[in-house]
Amino acid sequence: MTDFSCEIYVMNADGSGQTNLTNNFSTEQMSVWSPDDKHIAFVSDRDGSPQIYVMNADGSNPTRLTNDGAVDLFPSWSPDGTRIAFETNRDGNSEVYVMNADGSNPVNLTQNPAADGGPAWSPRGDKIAFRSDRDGNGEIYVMSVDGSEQTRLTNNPAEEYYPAWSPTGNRIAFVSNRDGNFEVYVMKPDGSLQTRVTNNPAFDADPAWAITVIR
Ligand SMILES: [Ca+2]
Ligand SMILES: [Ca+2]
Ligand SMILES: [Ca+2]
Repeated sequence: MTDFSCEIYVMNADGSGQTNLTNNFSTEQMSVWSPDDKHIAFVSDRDGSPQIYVMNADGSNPTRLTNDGAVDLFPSWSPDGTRIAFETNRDGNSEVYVMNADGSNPVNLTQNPAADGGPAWSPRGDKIAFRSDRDGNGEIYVMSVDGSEQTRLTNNPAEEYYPAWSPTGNRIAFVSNRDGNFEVYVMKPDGSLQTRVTNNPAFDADPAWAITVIR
């Protein structure tokens, strides 16, 4: 029997030593290392709907952090490892929430009737980038970590998705179909200097790799 569900693997940088950390039949996705590399936050539907979990780096002690029966996605660690931002539709539409790394004290940061999600915590710890369609189509926004100062960075009739910070915090990568198909772009954190970094008829939708190219 072929296992069509997604699993989380770790491997060496050269691709060797692949180890399946989540050997079960639920969907495991969106895994992100904690800043100290000791834990991995991930999304799993092993208990029903997609929820946020955390486990040790060796796959031990998987712990469920969210418990709302809704869809919780896109965990993003604060750089000090104490908090996790994520997307949830527990209030009827998607919002960006932040919680403590043990799952306690979830707080709705965006509080907007539009679809808000895909948070990315800045390396300096002071900002969270996210995607929202509150102005009619998908755009990239940034806000302070308390939800104040929600500011639009892109302004384009195409769809923008998946903000990702460069390690220094000097750039935000994102995905847009503004040039006809999905490509990866980068911009400064104030939205200036929006530059395409892929040019390919295929579906390019992984800003994380582009960040490693441009830093
Ligand atoms: Ca919302
Ligand atoms: Ca747009
Ligand atoms: Ca493309």
